[in-house]
Amino acid sequence: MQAFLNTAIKAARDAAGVVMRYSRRVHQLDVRSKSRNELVTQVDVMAEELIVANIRERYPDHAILGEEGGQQGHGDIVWIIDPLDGTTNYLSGFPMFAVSIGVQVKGRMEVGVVYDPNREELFTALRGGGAMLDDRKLRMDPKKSLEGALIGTGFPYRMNDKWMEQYLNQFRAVMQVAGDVRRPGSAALDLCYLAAGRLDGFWEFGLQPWDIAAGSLIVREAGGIISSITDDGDFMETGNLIAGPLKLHGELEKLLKEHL
Ligand code: 2AM
Ligand code: CA
Repeated sequence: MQAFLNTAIKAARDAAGVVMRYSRRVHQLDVRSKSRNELVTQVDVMAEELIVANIRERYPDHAILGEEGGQQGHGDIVWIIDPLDGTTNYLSGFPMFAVSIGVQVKGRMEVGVVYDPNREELFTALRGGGAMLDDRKLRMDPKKSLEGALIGTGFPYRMNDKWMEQYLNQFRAVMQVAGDVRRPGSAALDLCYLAAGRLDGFWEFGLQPWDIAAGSLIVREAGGIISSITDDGDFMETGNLIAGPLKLHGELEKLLKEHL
């Protein structure tokens, strides 16, 4: 698995190079112009192609699930990639976006890499080997409580507003108990911030596998719990996530489920 991790790190850094090379050009283009969206789409595609090339060079038989390329190939080993998580931020020059690469073997996450090119922070995890931020081991506090905590979230998208009413009620309930709430805009990075103790808990509806594959392993390896808010599958299937250290996860889960 260490070899997979090394490949994922190299691929993430390569993709981040493309992302950063275009970042100023993207948000300085005319706000109304359609070409901004097109440029971001091109950056997404180029960055993903670079990641895929890195994987294919060493592991031509592995399957790949990418935000841009979809599912390519089948087999026990699947690389799950988001070349640019936080595209809305990227488009606005709001420096909160990341490259996310996870490796799943027989349905289980084994390797996770999230790279933040703005702060040059590398979050990594190997299943059973712990989670790291650069060379620092990450450990969440299992005794942390929801009261006074800083909770991360993401808003339900308009295209997926079936949870909007429940979400707004949950939001009110969390605001009343927690210390404060943040909505940074990159689910992959939000999960890493949770693992690093910069957030104490997190919830969001409607996420995709590539948003959460790497980050979920990083949270778990830092000692956190992740589960689905809804009862229709595990969190990778539903994309509806509650995450946090043991005690806080239980408290947040209870509160959120009261408003489903
Ligand atoms: P993206 O930037 O790669 O699209 C923030 O709430 C998270 O939601 C981000 O990880 C973002 O990933 C994702 N996201 C953005 N637009 C979305 C949409 N229309 N539907 C679902 N998820 C989306
Ligand atoms: Ca994403």
